[in-house]
Amino acid sequence: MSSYQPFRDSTRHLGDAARLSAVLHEEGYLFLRRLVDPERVLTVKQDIMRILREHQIIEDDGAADPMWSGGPHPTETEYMAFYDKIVRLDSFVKLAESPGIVALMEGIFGGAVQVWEQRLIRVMYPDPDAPAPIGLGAHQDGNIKFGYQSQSFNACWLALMDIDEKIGGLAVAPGSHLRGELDHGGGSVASSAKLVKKNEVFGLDADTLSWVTSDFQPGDAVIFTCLTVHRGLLNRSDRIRLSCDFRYQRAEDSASWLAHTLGPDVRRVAQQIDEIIASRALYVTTGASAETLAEVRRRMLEEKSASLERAQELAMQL
Ligand SMILES: O=C(O)CCC(=O)C(=O)O
Repeated sequence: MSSYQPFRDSTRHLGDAARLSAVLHEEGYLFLRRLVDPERVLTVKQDIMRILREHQIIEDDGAADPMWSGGPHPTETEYMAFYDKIVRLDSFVKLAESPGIVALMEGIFGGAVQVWEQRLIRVMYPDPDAPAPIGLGAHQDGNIKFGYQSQSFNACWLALMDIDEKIGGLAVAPGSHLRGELDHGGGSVASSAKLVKKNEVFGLDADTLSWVTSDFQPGDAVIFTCLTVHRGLLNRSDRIRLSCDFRYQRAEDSASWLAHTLGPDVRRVAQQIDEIIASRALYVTTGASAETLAEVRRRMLEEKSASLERAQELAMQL
């Protein structure tokens, strides 16, 4: 079992780009209280809760937080229906472009930045018995299996509500970015719960790393590099956790299609690829090993190709 130390808090250095860059370089992350105005975050939270109510994911109970009333988790169809709406919310889109985040990223990168369109919302239901939230354990976002193809990007993970230890926020392994790209072993991360085998967790062995975390208030942020190992923590509370993560890179650097595509659309393509990778037809026609299949999946994600023919071609080449 991992134990957690508190984050190093860099809030007092806000506005001092050189100092923040130095801490990011040293620790691989920055923890910043109220990086975004809590009022602005509250508006986004309310907009998201309205959508969750409209889709009957939460009850219309007048509570300030999205309470979990038990029962099954949303199906994939239900999830995609509200995910599609949330990522198009004007308040959510603008949140990724908050002046506080953009100015910070510009200071760190030393110039203009582009905000990825793949803005991720985390709607994390209580799932106390899961081995890791959404089957995703400790990982680096720059891991080749995610197919982003950008060598240098930073993430901003933002709390949209009060998040305590029970609700479970984000933990970071300080200094882990200095170890370069780590081999995440095993299969590729699947794109939907349906495809995650029970108790299967994608990622690094969390017990071999040391961890820092905190409780969070709306607007508190963790900035981390694409090589910093991090992981979401399990939700053992009575409510849904709402947080988001946005990604940023130098304006002049190129990035893959994934960076310029809305989260639900990326998920749809990844699901089509996962169906092909898991298909009997691919196995029977190529006899590809699990290792080859993982590489085929990565290449298809990179190319945005989702046909059985292309998978067969790649499997035979590898
Ligand atoms: O919020 C979470 O649970 C996970 C976040 C994460 O892994 C990420 O930002 O890449």
